[in-house]
Amino acid sequence: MKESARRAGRAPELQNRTSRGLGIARDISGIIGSMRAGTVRKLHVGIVDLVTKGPTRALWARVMNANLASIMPQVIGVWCEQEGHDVTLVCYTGFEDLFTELPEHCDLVFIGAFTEAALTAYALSKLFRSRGAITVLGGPHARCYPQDALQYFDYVVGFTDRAVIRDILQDCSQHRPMGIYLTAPRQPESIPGVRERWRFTEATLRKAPLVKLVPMLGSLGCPYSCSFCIDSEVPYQTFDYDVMKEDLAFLLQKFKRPLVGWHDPNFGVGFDAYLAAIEDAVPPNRIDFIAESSLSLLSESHIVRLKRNGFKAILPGIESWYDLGGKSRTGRITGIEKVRQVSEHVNMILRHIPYVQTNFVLGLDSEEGPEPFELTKKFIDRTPGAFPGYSLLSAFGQAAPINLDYQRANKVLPFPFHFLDNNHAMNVKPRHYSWMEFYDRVIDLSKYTFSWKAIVNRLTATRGTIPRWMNVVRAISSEGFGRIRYYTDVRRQLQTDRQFRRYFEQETTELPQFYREQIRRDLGFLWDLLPTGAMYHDPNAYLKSMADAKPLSPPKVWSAVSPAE
Ligand code: B12
Ligand code: SF4
Repeated sequence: MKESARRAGRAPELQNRTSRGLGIARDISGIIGSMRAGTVRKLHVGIVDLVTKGPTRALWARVMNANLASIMPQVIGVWCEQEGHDVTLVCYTGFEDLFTELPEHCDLVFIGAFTEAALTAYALSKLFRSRGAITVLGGPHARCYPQDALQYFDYVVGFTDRAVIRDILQDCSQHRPMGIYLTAPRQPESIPGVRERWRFTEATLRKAPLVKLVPMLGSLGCPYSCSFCIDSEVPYQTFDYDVMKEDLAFLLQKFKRPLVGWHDPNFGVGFDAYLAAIEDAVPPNRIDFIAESSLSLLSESHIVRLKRNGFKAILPGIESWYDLGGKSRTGRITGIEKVRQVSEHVNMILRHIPYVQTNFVLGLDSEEGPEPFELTKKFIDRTPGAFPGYSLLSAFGQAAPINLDYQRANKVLPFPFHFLDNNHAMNVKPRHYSWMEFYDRVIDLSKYTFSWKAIVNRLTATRGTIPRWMNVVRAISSEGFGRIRYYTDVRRQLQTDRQFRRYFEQETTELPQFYREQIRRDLGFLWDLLPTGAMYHDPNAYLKSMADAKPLSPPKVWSAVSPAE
């Protein structure tokens, strides 16, 4: 009972909900009583892992979507079963018929969603509620926009551990019109590994016809503090290496040559201990690995060791030529000097690891004029083998403290969640660019990056058939050519449609038809289920909720592990 009270509804930024939080604690004590008396019924639990915004028939989605599956929905499946309930989990890749895949009657439905899939999640919640279920939202959208999501779910959860899930299973009651916010005080200390999750992982991977990427997680949080990042204030921690070792050994029995995608926010912090655990469990180069890491962790000796252990793709974040030097080990060096240094570093990585994607954020406040974009072009010339991944600066609700600054300065636009995927809309007004200039520069950079000359250069500078063709396919599909078309469309509307421009200039909040139509098209049958008002949200909800409260995240506690160790 004490445990539940500690957890229930206590997000300080949602203090207006605290009284309900206390209410749930009371309810739970009653339920715990009835459980002890043996009267709690077995629940039919549905879990939906949304890895896409809506129905699709695209070939790329068929091949890849199941490989984007999240770990937590599977973890929750295991926890619910351990609590004695029946579980049906569906990873929604855009091809499934959700009406038939989930049992006709579910008592409780968990939905995991990124913000880009929030509208889909809201529509599904309405559908399941209409069939009598209680609904719970978790995942990045719940962590970033709890204030909005509470209108559509009975529970919205932040950090999630087994105790939070147990509380929900035990309470499992309607909280409407406004739901209850629950969060664990910190990230979970342990989660079920691959072996325990296997029933769910296997069913999801059956949907992936060619590449089968097994998601794994060895650590959470990050010792760096990149201002825009959701983990900038989450302390670094590792999970039990023995579980990880068992899981890797288990995968070697399941596949001839397993492929593992690490979901660690920053792989390789505490490098030696982490790699030693992998080396203990896996003979050299028997599993292929993919990981996101920062350049500061990728010295040549580390890279050689990663190569020896089968790492085939690395995704380091460069982010900007003027900012965030810590994570790329460039310190205070900026501009062309940073380009030179980073380019040499990435070329070194490419000599050992076949596939490298370098991530950039476009539109940061530190950027001005043509130079940031021109420097990225120079980087492309000097580093032809790397695939550049661009994200438009996005302030995801309460993901990072810097979002408060953007909201205070009234710089956050209310683009519907559907477009908040780092590409389809930039919801922060750029500090030093007009919108038209910004889009001109983004289009110019994209055309340069995905010109035939750059595509051929990338092809010849890359080793290995799969990496080569991955780069070509990504360039000519929706990611390369598709985005050039899309940005060009947005730029044209900015020029020709006054109402469209007024939306960008924050003179109106009326959503332009261009965006409305896309949502309708993308949601397909879910459009009719969209709750009233779901397309609109308050872009300053985080700031408002902070008016007399403390931040949600616990203060950052630096781990004993030094990042570059
Ligand atoms: C690994 C990762 C990926 C992987 C795996 C994605 C996946 N399906 O899990 C890949 C590379 C595929 C990916 C893709 C994308 N990603 Co990504 N990704 C991450 C990363 C680096 C780590 C997230 C993670 O798994 N952490 C480990 C888990 C255990 O911790 P957690 O996320 O904090 O989850 C906790 C709670 O939220 C909760 N929880 C999580 N899921 C669920 C589900 C339920 C049902 C419940 C109840 C609870 C719950 O429990 C966890 C424990 O407390 C984060 C950045 C970061 N530093 O966190 C970005 C991040 C999550 N990604 C982001 C984005 C935008 C994307 C893309 C849209 C990028 C793009 N344009 O393609 C796609 C979307 C893919 C999709 N729809 O599935 C944003 C999300 C912002 C938002 N609000 O939506 C983040 C935060 C990065 C950022 N830009 O700030 N990503
Ligand atoms: S290094 Fe990566 S995970 Fe760590 S705070 Fe920066 S962006 Fe986030």
